[in-house]
Order: sequence, then structure tokens, then C-alpha cells
Amino acid sequence: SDLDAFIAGLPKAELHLHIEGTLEPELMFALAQRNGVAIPFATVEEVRAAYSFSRLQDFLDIYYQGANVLLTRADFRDLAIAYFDRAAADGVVHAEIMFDPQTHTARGVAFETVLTGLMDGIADAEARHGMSVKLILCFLRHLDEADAFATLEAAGPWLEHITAVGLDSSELGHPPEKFARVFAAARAAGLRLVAHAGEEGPPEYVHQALDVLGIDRLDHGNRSLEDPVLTARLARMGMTLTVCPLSNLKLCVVDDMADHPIDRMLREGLRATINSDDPAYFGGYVADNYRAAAAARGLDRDDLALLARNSFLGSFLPDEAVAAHC
Ligand code: ES4
Ligand code: ZN
Repeated sequence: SDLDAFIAGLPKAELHLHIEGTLEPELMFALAQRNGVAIPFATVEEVRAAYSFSRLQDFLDIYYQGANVLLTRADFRDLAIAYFDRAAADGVVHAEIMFDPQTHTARGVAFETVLTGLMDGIADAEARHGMSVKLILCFLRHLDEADAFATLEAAGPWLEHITAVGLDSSELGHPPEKFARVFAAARAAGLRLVAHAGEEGPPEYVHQALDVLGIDRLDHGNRSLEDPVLTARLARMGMTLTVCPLSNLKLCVVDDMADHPIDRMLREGLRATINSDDPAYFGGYVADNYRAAAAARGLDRDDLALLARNSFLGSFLPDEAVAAHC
């Protein structure tokens, strides 16, 4: 339709994307074969059939299993290139992508292997698509503070290639305050700060992300809407929320796309953006997320243009680059 073409043609930034969550079943099989790694699926159809989740943890269990096929620098390069090709086709001109080093170092894959492979992919995206890319190193919040500190230490030689740290994985029971000291150390090292909060966790976790971690950007943030004072504060401070509609549906953060709060967020004055989170697992890349939200909530071209503009305003690009995109 006209709106589909408008969405695909709208220049946008992707701000909430886990590169391990872009591993399509076809590439999973190819890498399993290339590396001689066994996977518990016989066919691509079997893999897709397993992607039915009723909460975040159901997804995480299968997502960490999928990542087992990623072993070499070339694997991380190929994974990243496949994502950037899809993103470019969706109108993404700037991407700030998250990676989970602990998922790999725990299996004996060196931090350097992960980082250099992703950097190879980024060089390809810059050359072939003219895309700009920034990297966000995420700490797995189900692991302890010492493990996060060891990961920040491993990143030391690579800090000029990393823009921010983030916090992901199992939210309930792992509040932001658990990582207060490692986030303070990351800030002292010159990194920007983001955190997943208010996806499954309560508004209190969003308060902690703001007050204890001092985040620059909020990943998801849906449950902030339960707290009117928090909502007003996020709006007043111009905090960017990286919202992921298809993820929210697949992980049952919303029961139905027709109930998605994206338009309410905009009405409340929140700087909301639309992103794809783990597109290989949730049924679509960023343009699919714009389309699904638009269809379910009746978003018009002005709403969609505002969401895309918010994605640049909420990015970690320098002011001049933001201005050039807005
Ligand atoms: C994630 Cl949707 C989501 N939430 C928390 N952690 C994650 N890691 C990858 N996707
Ligand atoms: Zn996420």
C-alpha cells in the first residue's frame, strides 16, 4: 500500500536491536554446518515452530541456544552483514546495535573475536549502504556484578569502538541497582548508558534506571505508563523510549497489537521510537514494526514521521548529524 511504501522510504535510525536476535534459522543451519555444531532442530520449519513464547524467559532460553552456532570472527561478520542488508532495505540509515559478549565468552569465544567480527560487518555496511553504526555492549543482568565488571575490563582495549553499555536479559528479580557500580565505571570510561527497564519489570525498575544508573536512553519502558508521575518525568526530561511493538506482542507484554500503547506514549509527550529488538525471533524487521503499529493503532504519516524523527533525536549521533537527519 501507499503507507507501506511511505514507511520503507522514511529514513530512520534503529536504536534497539540485539545482533544475536537477527540470527535467521537459515543462517543458524548454515553456521551449525560450517562449525560442526549440533542444533536441536531438523528443519527451518521446526525452528520457526519453536518461536512461540508466553514470557521473556521463554524467548531468552531459545535465543541463548541459537547463539551457540556463533564461533568465529567470520560468523559475527556474516550475522552483522545479513542484518545491515535487511535494515538498509527498510530505510535504516543509522543503527545503534547491542551485543551480548557474555553469551559468547562463557562458551570460550574471545571478546576480540566477537568485536572484530562485528566491526568487519560494520565496515561493510558503511561501504555498501552508507549506513552509520554504533555499538552498545550489553551486560546480562541474570549474571552477577563481578561478571559484568570482567566484561567491561575485556572491552578496555576496544572502548573507542563502543559507544554505550546496556543491560538486558531476565528483568524480573534483577533490578538496575544490581549494576550501579559497573554503570558508574562505564560512565567514567566515557561510555553512554542505556538499560532495558519496564518491559516485564515494574515502574520502580525504571525509577532505578534513571536515579541509580543515570541512563541516557530507556529500552522498552512500557510499564512506565502505570505511573503517571514517572510518565510526566520521562516526558519532561525528553527521555527516549526504544519501543518494540512486535517484540511486545510475541513476549505478551501486550495481549493484542490493538492494545499497543505507542500512540498513547506520543500523546503523553514521550519521545517514543519504533525498533525491532530481535527480528529473527519476533516476526519482522523495523519497517514491519512500523507497519504493525500503524495498522493496529491507526497511525498516520505525521505520527510515523514523528517516530522516525524521534529515532534520530534519541540517537547518540553528534548534534550536527542529528540536525542533518531531522
Ligand atoms: C531481549 Cl526483548 C529482550 N529483553 C531483554 N533482554 C533481551 N535480550 C535480547 N532481547
Ligand atoms: Zn531488547
